[in-house]
Amino acid sequence: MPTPRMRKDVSKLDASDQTLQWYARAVHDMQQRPPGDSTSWQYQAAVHGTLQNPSTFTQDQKQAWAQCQHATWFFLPWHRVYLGIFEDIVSTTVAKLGGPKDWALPYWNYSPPGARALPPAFTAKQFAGLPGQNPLLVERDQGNDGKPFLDNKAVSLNCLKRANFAGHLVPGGDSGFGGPTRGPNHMGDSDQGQLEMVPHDMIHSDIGGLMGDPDTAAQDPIFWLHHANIDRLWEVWRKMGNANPTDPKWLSATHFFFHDASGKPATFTPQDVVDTVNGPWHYQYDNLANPLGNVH
Ligand SMILES: [Cu+2]
Repeated sequence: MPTPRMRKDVSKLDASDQTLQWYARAVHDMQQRPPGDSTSWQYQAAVHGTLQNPSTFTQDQKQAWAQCQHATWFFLPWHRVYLGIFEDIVSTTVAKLGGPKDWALPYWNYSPPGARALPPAFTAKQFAGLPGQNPLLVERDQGNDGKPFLDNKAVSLNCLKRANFAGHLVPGGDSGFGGPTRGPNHMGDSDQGQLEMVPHDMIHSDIGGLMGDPDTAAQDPIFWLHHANIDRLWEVWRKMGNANPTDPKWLSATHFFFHDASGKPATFTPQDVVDTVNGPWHYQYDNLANPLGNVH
C-alpha cells in the first residue's frame, strides 16, 4: 500500500511550504480543460451542483452532475468520495506540472480563535507566479478583506457531543451527528445532521458568494479545504469512541456514481470509504485530537 497522504492544517503550514502555490497552479490548469473533461474545474464543480438546466444534460451528466448529498446520513460519505477524487485529480496535476508527488489537500480548521480569517493565499490578488488574477480569489460576501469574520457560533463544535451517527426524519427530532436515516437526497435545508448544520452550513453562508449556493459552492477553491475539515471532524468524532452505522442500508445498499481521477465511471458505497488509510484513497489527517478537551 502506498504511504498515506498527509492532509495538513492550512493555518500551520510553514512559511516555505508550497502546498497552496501548487494548489493554485493545479486549479489554473484544471480551469483550462474543456468542461466536458471530467477532470476539469467546471465539471468537478458541477458534480456537486450546477446552475445549468438539467434538461440540457448529456446522458453522462445526468448520472454524474448535481449529486451532492445533503440532509441525509449519506452527507459525509458522499463528500468523502468527492474529495478523494478531487484530491487525486489535483495531485496528478501538481505532479504533471513539476511539483511534489505527494500533494495532499490541506484543511481549514476555522474553530480556533486565531484561524477565523480566510488563509491569505485565498485573498491575494496575484499568487504563485500565475498570469492574471489569483484563481484562489473568487466572489465572496465576506473574508476577501483578509479579516477574521467567523463568530463563535459559526465554528462551534458541539456536534461532536452527539454519540449517534444516524438520526431520524422527525420534525424537531434528533438528526444525529451524521444526518437522518433516509435514502439519497440531493438538496434540502431541513433535517440535516448536527455537523452539517454547524459548522458546515454556517461557513458556507458566512462566506457567501459562490459558497452560499450548493449549485456554485464547489467553484470556490476554499470549498475543498472547508470540506476537508468537515471530513476530518468525522474522523475526530470516531476517534472519540463513536461508531459509524452498521446498517447495510447505510454501508452498502446505495451506490454513488462518479468518474475517478482517470475519467473512468466508478461507483462507491459508504463501506468503501469508512477507512481513510485503507480505502480507495490513502490519506490521514495531521491532527485528530478532541478539540472539546475532556468532556464528561
Ligand atoms: Cu459544503
